[in-house]
Amino acid sequence: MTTPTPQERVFSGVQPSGDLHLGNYLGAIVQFVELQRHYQCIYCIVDLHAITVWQEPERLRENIRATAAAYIAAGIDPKEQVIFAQSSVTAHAELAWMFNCVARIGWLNRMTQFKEKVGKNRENASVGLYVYPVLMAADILAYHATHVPVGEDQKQHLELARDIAAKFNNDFAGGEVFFPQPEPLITAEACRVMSLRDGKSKMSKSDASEMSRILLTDDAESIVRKIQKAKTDAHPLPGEVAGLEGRPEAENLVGIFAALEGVKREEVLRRYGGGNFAGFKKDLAEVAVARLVPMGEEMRRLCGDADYLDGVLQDGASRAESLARPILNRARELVGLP
Ligand code: AQP
Repeated sequence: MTTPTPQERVFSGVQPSGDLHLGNYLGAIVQFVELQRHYQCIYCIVDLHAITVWQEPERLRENIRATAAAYIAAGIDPKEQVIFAQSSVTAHAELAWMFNCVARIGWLNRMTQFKEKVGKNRENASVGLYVYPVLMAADILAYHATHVPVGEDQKQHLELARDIAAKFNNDFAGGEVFFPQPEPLITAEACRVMSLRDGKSKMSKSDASEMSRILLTDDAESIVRKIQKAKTDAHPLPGEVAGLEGRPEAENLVGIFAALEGVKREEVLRRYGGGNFAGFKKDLAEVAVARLVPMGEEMRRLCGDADYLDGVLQDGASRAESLARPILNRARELVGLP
């Protein structure tokens, strides 16, 4: 990674829409921790995104704190970086409204994630879910963020943010680059974690089966049980990565092992190729317990100290506000709002 200039700023977020799991950790939070060594980082708890789908209000409040606890327990420094809840900085919602008037319906109609999420139930989906990518553009552009760590599933939304920035600059800033074009940050280690019950669907907070995901707060016994019961196939592990083709469950477990140990999948298969799943799963469970249990304990300790977490969130919100306010004010001026 090259040394960034001081203007380079990372924005990313996690929805407080349920208990965080291994996918959120390996696919996002691990990168957040790494990026703080190279960039100024703004890590948001995107509660306005979470409510695009109904959330039980008391659980939502708890999940906001638990997400902050996960960030800190994973190693994000709340003093150096900005950790806050999206709804506490109104610039997100205000800018999103302006962007709703900039984005075109045709652009949103192309968003595949919306189509996948609502399926045949489109008429009953919230309007918020439909305009979710516009709010995401506001999240990023409210801070003039230059870099956004994204997984495959968010690439299209980042493209939309770039289109909105360009159209806003063109329509209101006389072509001046007021909103910079945010760049995707694809980190080599980013890993897509699949359900432990079905290697073809991603590990998700909303999967009906609790055995499909390892939670960041699971104790050692639950982690071991979930890994032991994880779906596999009848063949021994292959010696090479090409042999994982068409074996989604094996591929997933090998990927998780590699990501947790910070090694390549080739290395995992060099050790376990030709062997059965029982021995591999035993070692995987050990690696997972060693990595996750101390973090889960720290999360639980932090969640027991609501005052501390609320203090972190308030401090983060006031720092986020002071970064976003001048940008929002200038955007209002450019649009002609008083
Ligand atoms: N299974 C996954 N593998 C890798 N990365 C994942 N992420 C989520 N699931 C996986 C990444 O975690 C970050 C935060 O995700 P999110 O909470 O904003 O929303 P999501 O992607 O919709 O996550 P879930 O857990 O699947 O939630 P529900 O069930 O509520 O939809 C993102 O960077 C995401 O890529």
